[in-house]
Amino acid sequence: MGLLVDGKWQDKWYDTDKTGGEFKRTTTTFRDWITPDGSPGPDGRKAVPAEAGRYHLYVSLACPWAHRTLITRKLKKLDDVISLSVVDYHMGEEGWVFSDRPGAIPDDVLGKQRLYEVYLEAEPTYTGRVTVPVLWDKQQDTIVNNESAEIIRILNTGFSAFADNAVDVTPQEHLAEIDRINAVVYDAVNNGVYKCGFATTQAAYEKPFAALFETLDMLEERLSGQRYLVPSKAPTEADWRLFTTLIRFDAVYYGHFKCNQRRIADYPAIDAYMREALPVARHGRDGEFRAHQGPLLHQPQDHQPDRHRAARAEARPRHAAWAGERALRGLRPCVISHPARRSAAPDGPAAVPPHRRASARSPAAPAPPIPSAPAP
Ligand SMILES: N[C@@H](CCC(=O)N[C@@H](CS)C(=O)NCC(=O)O)C(=O)O
Repeated sequence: MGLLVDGKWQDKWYDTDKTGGEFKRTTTTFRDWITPDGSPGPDGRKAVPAEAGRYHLYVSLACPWAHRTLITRKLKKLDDVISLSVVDYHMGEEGWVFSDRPGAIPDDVLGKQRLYEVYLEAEPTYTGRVTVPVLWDKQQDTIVNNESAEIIRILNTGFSAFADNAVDVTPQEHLAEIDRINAVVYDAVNNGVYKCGFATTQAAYEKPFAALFETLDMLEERLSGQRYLVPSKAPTEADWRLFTTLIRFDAVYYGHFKCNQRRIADYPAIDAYMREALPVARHGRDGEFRAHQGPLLHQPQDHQPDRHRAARAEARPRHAAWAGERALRGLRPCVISHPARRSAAPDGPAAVPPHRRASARSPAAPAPPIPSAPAP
């Protein structure tokens, strides 16, 4: 893992020395838009026109931010309109790289070996992190946008001449509420797990840890009363943005990022929402692994246990080294508390959440309010 500085690759971890041990996500820099006819995007943002075959998406299947863009591309039926590369699952000292290992799709647009070379093609003196997802313009040889929150809006609205317009993940009547929920979920959950995982002091870890579980508690209450995060007929962007973190939570964030007060499996309504309300969840809950193989994703099509076994074996020393470093710095995991294990609820931890019981099919009680948070 590293970054580019004036166009030169440097193999460096996140620097938390200047931030009191807190992980601070840097803002992404390529922020242009795609509109149906090339007219400016939101807030007059420079835009290029939607065209079939002109744009390419670079993703990692491990990445929750990239996962949102894959889901939206699939929901909008844009697979044949926007081509795709998937980086190798292993991020090493050269950052994301391309390979022909199972699950990866090489860079057949630019023929690069490393993702940072794609960034350099767009901007030879680029300084910053080299992240996925990246939306590439094959005509102008540049990155249109590398901010997942914006790429999903572009895919939802920019390609109306090619997309399935029956699907709209940001329906106008719910947009304000979607934006409000996104801000809360981004700060405390999507980015919250990273703030826990990449903190290098105890205090910097404990604060987002508390906010994460307070927010999950609040989402549990809300999802006990309604099917989706906003009272819509179908899942919206707010649901998909939460989903890509939920599906990785028990498998990855609970242990690896020490987000270990509760698992998603300990939240009956969130768990049911993840499993039932969203089609991809039907494939089980071994998180990252299945998420990558669900029907909303491009590939791989087949179960490939060997690939995952190899990836885990390869990752183990890194995880161990990381845990060792944490111990050296004197960090200890927050209290592990499993309410579901400590005292089983009257109808058991796997109980059907209230709104899914037969008796609750009549109009649901209004969902509890979600407090506002500053936009990311
Ligand atoms: N703000 C970006 C964040 C994307 C991001 O952090 N992606 C991670 C993978 S999950 C990445 O590529 N990290 C590489 C790095 O930070 O060096 C977005 O949402 O698109």
